[in-house]
Amino acid sequence: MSSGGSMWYMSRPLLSRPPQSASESEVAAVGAFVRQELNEVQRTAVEALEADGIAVFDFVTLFGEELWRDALADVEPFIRETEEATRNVGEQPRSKDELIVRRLFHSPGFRVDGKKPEKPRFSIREPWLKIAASPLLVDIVNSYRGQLTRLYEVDEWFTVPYPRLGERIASQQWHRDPENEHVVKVFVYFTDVDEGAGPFEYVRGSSAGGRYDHLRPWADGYRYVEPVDLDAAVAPEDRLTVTGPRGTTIVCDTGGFHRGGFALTQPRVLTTSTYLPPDTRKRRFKLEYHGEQSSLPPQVRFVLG
Ligand SMILES: O=C(O)CCC(=O)C(=O)O
Repeated sequence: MSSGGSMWYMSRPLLSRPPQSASESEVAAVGAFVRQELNEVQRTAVEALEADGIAVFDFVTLFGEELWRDALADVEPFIRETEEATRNVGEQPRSKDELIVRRLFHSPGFRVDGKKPEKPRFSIREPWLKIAASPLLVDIVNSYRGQLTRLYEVDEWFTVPYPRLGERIASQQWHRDPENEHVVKVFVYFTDVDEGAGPFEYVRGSSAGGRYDHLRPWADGYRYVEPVDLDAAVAPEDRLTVTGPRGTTIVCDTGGFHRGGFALTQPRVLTTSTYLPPDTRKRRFKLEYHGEQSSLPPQVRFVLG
């Protein structure tokens, strides 16, 4: 795994102006969000999120080539090993674990002493955390939400293709995520994703406050809708299927209806990160800061805090 020191990809040559940093005290006070100045890629993404609940762009246009190369080098062994390990899977997955191989969060299992399993500890030098906690990305998420946010989960998924996959299961079905009315997720494809690789799909305008928020409105707990009901309610132009080359990056309000991972012909590999409101205390991992915490930009310290 790459360990590229404490570079936080604050700027890149094509950016018009770097984002400003919120002051320490603003960040320390939960909810004291100050809108940051955004570059063009960020602004376009926030506008798309506000209009439709989803923004799609190419990774390199936001983060630059260097982080892309680091991330790719980091994920490639996982892709090779998982391809090898899943070469002879059966015709149908027996559970979601056989459908999505998770690199960072393996099934926690049970401990004989009855205690909760330890949370995994990630280094802030890992590429996926540099992506998930980059101020370039965090400022998009925070600007859309109009508040500071906290990173709840990061993971890398290898979705195993099953050519004879019949019924859609779990997140392959249309659903609203339960964590928050406006939970924001970011997905970065690390393989080319066509129709056969189980692309992410979204209903534009289905997040809370959007034109389809009446359709099985958000509530605590997963909200599923039958495809036939969704088809009847949603205009075809509001159905978005995100196919694209590796590097395709999706920022999405998954309180809106979405589904994905119905892979039939080829695997799909992506990183996923989840952002929740500032009062969120739960987090699915621990962090190794290497003594660099105080040098992180304030909104990064907050999102990781
Ligand atoms: O695998 C996908 O594309 C969908 C993921 C999803 O539904 C989720 O993370 O909530």
